[in-house]
Amino acid sequence: MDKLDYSPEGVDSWKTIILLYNSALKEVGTKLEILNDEFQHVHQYNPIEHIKSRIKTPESIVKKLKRRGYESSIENMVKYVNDIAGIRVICSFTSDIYRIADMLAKQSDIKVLSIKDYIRNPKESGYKSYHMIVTVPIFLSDGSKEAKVEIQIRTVAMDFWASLEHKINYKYEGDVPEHIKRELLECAEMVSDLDAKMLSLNEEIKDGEEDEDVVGGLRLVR
Ligand code: 0O2
Repeated sequence: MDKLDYSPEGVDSWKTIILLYNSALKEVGTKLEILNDEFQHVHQYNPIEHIKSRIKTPESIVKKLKRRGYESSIENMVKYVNDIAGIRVICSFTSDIYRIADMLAKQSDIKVLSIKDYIRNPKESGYKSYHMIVTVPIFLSDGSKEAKVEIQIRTVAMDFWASLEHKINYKYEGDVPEHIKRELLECAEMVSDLDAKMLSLNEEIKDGEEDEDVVGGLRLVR
């Protein structure tokens, strides 16, 4: 079977499942916005630049199931496709990524199923990002259900790289010429250098601001 089940019952369960995944995206999105607002309130800065969320297309779900040798059924998609609901969090600095991930993981209704740290362990291509698969409870009229969400957290620079690499992979249908792969890898190194430099510059500025507070007594509580 190359298509998902489009029979009336199939469409009905597809709609129910998509409702669940959409609700999960809203839940996680709100959690992230609250953390960002609280950070602004306490530390006077926003660790999150922006958030993008999406539901994977049926074509993309079928492709992923096929790639892994599973039949295209709604049951298999729920069981084996972890990123039907995906949320991408773009942060300013690498340190913010771990802070956000840690704060989310500590929330009592979030269950972390898996973590892939492609920042500490980048892919061979140079891809860097922090991935978490979590579940959140969705409260419906007849009780609660757990829904899976893939959260990708990365810096602006990592996101820039990943978007271009994704475009290149799409254009060459995965068969990317060696010289482009090499240049992408070089760009990935530049991205890491840029992120490290921006972080250390920011730390220096923050240290300066703290000293100023103590000397000038401009703000009593930071
Ligand atoms: P698309 O088109 O973005 O949806 P798992 O989810 O753990 O069962 P998977 O999917 O191999 O297994 O997990 P992984 O490695 O965490 O990758 C999930 C998603 O991360 C991918 O989804 C991509 O969005 C992104 N990603 C992973 N590796 C790369 C990479 O090398 N380059 C880019 N640009 N993105 C990457 P999909 O379904 O593959 O694609």
